[in-house]
Amino acid sequence: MSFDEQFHRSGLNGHSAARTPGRKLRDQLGAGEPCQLMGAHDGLSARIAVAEGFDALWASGLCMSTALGVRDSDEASWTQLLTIVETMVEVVNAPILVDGDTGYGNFNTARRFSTRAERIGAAGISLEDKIFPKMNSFFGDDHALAPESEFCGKIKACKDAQSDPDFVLVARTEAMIAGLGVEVALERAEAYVAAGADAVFIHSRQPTAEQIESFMSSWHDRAPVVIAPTTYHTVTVGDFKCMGISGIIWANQSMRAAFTAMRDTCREVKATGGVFAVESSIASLKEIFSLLHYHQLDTETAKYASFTPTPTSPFRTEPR
Ligand code: SPV
Ligand code: MG
Repeated sequence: MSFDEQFHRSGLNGHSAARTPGRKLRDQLGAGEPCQLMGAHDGLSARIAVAEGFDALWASGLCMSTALGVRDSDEASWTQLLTIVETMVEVVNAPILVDGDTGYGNFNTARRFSTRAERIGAAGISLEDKIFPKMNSFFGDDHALAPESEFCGKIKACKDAQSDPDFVLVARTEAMIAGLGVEVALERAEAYVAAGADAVFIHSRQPTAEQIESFMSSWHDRAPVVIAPTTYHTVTVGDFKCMGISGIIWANQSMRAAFTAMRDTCREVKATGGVFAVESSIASLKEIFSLLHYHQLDTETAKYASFTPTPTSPFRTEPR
């Protein structure tokens, strides 16, 4: 069997035997139950989310930037962010939807980003219709939208360039963040689907889900709809299912929880001059070793640290 045949039979190219990440995400978005994408910002947060039962992840621009210690205003480069996504892809099997912000410029930079995200094993990207450099949707009021036709061009360029037809492009409209209302969100979302988007992400920062409900009542299932209930946080998955939502992104709760835990631990150690007070409330090393399968490495060390093959050559009579 040639190397090529072996490669394809083994599914190592990611396309022959197994479902691609894009296919997995599509299946989840079309499953009837809303797909819940837990926000992740590094390999550890990705592993914890999957270990706790989440089948899909959101590689959050806000959270990855925060973990890098910089602002969510395109201060981190897209290559920096995709390097983080790559570490997540390596450690979990769940499909990852990558926050691609505005695509970092024009159709060409968006296409470069999309192509690279697909190549490293992401399931899809989300692009938003703001202007580069964008600002996080929850900060301030400067959220001007890019011209609709320019954003449609970005969508088309990315869709035309993908290798896996199942790689998912989510088009996110910030119309409601920009204060333009549900009508504009509907009009833009429809244009983005016509340009080739596989799903739309409708973002709202209202304290209730009123805008989302209003959008859904006029959308009539034109394409799957994804949301991030950060400010309307009292609404349940069941409620979103009734509205017809396909994907729920828990965008930043995991990172915010980590922030609180790290800050409080630092405060406590500084205040008490020791670690006694925090010991019982922080993860044990045993738990960390378990999540990261340290014991598996023990087993593998026994198997691989030294290996004496059965001699097949007539020239060697004694093992070394
Ligand atoms: C992110 O997680 O980076 C997002 C979602 O884009 S939000 O911060 O809610 O705008
Ligand atoms: Mg973002």
